[in-house]
Amino acid sequence: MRERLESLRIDALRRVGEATGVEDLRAVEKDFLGKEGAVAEILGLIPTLAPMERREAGQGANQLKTTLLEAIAAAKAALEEAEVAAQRDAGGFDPTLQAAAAKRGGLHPITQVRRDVESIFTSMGYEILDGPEVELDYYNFQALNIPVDHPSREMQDTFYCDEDHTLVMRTQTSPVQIRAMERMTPPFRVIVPGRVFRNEEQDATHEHTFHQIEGLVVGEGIQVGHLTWTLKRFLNELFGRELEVRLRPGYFPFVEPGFELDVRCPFCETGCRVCSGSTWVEFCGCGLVHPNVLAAGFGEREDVDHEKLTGFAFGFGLDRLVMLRFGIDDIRNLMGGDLRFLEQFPC
Ligand code: FA5
Repeated sequence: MRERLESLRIDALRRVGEATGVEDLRAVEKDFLGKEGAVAEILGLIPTLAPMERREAGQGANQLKTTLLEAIAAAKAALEEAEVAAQRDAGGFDPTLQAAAAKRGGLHPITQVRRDVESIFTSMGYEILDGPEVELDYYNFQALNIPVDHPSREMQDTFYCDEDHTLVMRTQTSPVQIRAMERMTPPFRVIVPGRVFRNEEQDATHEHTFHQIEGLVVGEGIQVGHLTWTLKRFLNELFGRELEVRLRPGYFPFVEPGFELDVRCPFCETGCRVCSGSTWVEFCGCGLVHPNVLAAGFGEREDVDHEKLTGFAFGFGLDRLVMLRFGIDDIRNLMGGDLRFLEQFPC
């Protein structure tokens, strides 16, 4: 058996050495290592051998297999290298040609604008906070001055997560206002970007899953002037020009007084499609934090006297801002997952 294995080894290595192409190597592999090859034949004979010889034959066959696989791999690499060298020498290879460009992914337009917003607010000293998307009813509604069964709950049709309605998919980023008050020490300024959910029919301007950015500033002596200055400054930075803003009365249970803030259309002077001819674009809900909300957020804390504090808060839709920025006319494109759409906003 030993002689037989040795003669196979010599034979196989000779054929590997003589191979002039990958095809020849495949043939050697088949003849020696294939299902019906020489090594398989030897392994098949083992049961017929004397017990003393079995072990030697098995080990020898396995060793031959390893030797051959290594020799074939080395010969293949050498042949491939020789082929490249031959192409190069024949003039078919130009080392100065640019390599094929690797396909790169990009940032989603929502991520692009979110990062711009974050960068403007952090430059104004704001911290960025996060909060849970599956939220307690307490944080999403009750602590925000929206008691159970209060009519203002009708403003946001909600996905409840359990039978007794203690858990909801958050309908707004405002619950993080309370979470911030529970653990941060005033004065502080935060923004909260995040995903929110509402049980809404989809259309060109409404999604069931969309994004908001909340802002909250708490301290002593905070008033409406701070709110309008901040949002005006932010919008000027975002659109790269001086823009007027205006406040209209608006109702949100967690602010008092509450406003809707509009911004002069960044795209026209006299009226266009974006502002529906009015030269004003609705931008966000905002107002001064309701005393009940300050009490809910800070009430348990011994280190904070919430009666001395005031604050302002605002919340705007990021998806609508992205639409405004890039001139997108249907919100459903944003989360539709169509790469042909997304590739139009490289970054
Ligand atoms: C709120 O959600 C308040 N939490 C905002 C707020 C925060 C007010 C702090 C006062 C103080 P509203 O429901 O209007 O408010 O939603 C805010 C923004 O989310 C809207 O202006 C809009 O841009 C966006 N939005 C609301 N519903 C949808 C929807 N279905 N699809 C896409 N964007 C939406």
